[in-house]
Amino acid sequence: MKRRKFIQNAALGTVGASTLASALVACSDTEKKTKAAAIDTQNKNAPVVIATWDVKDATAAAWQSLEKGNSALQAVIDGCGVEEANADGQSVGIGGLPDRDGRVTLDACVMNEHGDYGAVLCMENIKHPIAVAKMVMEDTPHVILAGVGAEQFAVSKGFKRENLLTEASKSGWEEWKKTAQYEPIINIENHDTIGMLVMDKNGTISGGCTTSGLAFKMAGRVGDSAVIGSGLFVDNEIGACTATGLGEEVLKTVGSYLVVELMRQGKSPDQACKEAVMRIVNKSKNYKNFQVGYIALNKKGETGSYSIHDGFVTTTYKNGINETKKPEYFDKL
Ligand code: SD4
Repeated sequence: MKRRKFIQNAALGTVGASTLASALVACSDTEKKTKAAAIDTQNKNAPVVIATWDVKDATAAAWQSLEKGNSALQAVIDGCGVEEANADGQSVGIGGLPDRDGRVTLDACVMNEHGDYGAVLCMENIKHPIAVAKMVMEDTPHVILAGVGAEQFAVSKGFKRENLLTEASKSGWEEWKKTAQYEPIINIENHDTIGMLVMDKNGTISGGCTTSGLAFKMAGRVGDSAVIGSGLFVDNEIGACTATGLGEEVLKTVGSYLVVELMRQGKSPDQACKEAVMRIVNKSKNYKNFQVGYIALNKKGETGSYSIHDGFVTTTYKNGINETKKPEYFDKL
């Protein structure tokens, strides 16, 4: 009797468990559908590409990459790669202005929708640091490779060593050496680092940032651009941010992470960028002498930006339109 009851109970238990299991499956299916619906309605603005400075060729390349069905991360690599390969641009990739010893050293990083991060710091002779950063993220047990190690890794991955110091950048450096006054000029020596944020049509966000850093910097100097949380931060649940300008100030305030956390608290991308800029302005008596600009993208596909001074521009590719905009800025005097 006892045994029968036990078997009955066990059978009931099994039925109960399987009913519960199917209820749970149904429930998680409904949850998945609700989530998918939420993503669809949330992302009526997707896809979207936003980048620092006037880089329409780069945003167009990222957009085309998305159109081919590539991931948001690949679109970042393709977009930033256009400017890195442009020898006339003097701030990223080939043609970048050198350090005070005449060496072009590059910093770049990427983050994907899973929060994975990869970076190269102070790397010479390889014109596509952003693509190398992606490989550091995907193909090594590490997140940052610096200097000679980064270069050797790039070569092992098939990248070609080349001289990145163009005639124009060399003569700029020689001119600078005549006075050798290190005074970064707002929007000029700080100009044209590409930070790019991409949301694909499913609302998935990735980002990247690539630079030759400050012109005529000290040898070995690394700025914010390749440092997670400073030059770039992506949280696919919330949004992403990237920075341009005087990296030392962005690093000290962990700027991009701050912007994403402010969006998490409900701020719009514009408001979050403004608050992060104000954090710098309020801490630094010297803000009149340097520029910092942020761009941000939230999970709804809304974009925003803010800078300390006039002169900063952003490029957005959205709804098939590729355009530059002048963001609001603090120092209107
Ligand atoms: C750096 N943030 O190395 C970079 C420079 C930059 O546009 O953004 N230039 O500090």
